[in-house]
Amino acid sequence: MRAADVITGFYAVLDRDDEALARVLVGAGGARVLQIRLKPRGSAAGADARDVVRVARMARQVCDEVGAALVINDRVDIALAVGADGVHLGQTDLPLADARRIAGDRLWIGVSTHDVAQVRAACAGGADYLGFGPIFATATKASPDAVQGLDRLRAAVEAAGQVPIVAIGGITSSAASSVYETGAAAICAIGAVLDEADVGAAARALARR
Ligand code: TZP
Ligand code: MG
Repeated sequence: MRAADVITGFYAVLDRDDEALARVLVGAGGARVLQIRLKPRGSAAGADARDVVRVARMARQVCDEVGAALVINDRVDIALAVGADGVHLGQTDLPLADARRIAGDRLWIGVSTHDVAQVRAACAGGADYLGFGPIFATATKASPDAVQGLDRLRAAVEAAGQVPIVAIGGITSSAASSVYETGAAAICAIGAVLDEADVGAAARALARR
């Protein structure tokens, strides 16, 4: 599987140990990628490694049943240990070059970017896909970077060339079509999906139409 074939439409995040929720995200929700990111809302602190491993193994099974890809936030070691498809790194996590040295081609490496300079650096460094945001204001992330908006997202897509961009941060279904119009490959949303009574429908509302 190439990242560019899978990073399309709704990109799901699982933020808790909840198998039923994982199943809805990649089942009725239609997500083709599930990222494990066990951070409480508004917190930068991750869960203990053992808890991440346990949830990631559960999610690996769930994703395998439907052919979805699994990505682990922050931890290259855990991504390799559980046989994930990728790891997702922020600007203060393990540098891309070091992650590549460890993982080689066994993992896609996704990199969170918050301005066009970071987009160029991550692409030059060989990232397989990028997160870009926050596009709109978000309460989910601790100390979020400056809001980028749709015009900067368009500039990021242009700078990234063939590298797919996942737009993130405060995105709701009413904004989805304007986000895709910028050329972003995928949308990631946490609050607008996980806080809804019908998670599957909320996820589908963020898919590409
Ligand atoms: N990175 C940039 S914004 C964000 C992350 C992890 C949080 C996105 O959550 P929401 O609830 O969709 O704004
Ligand atoms: Mg991180």
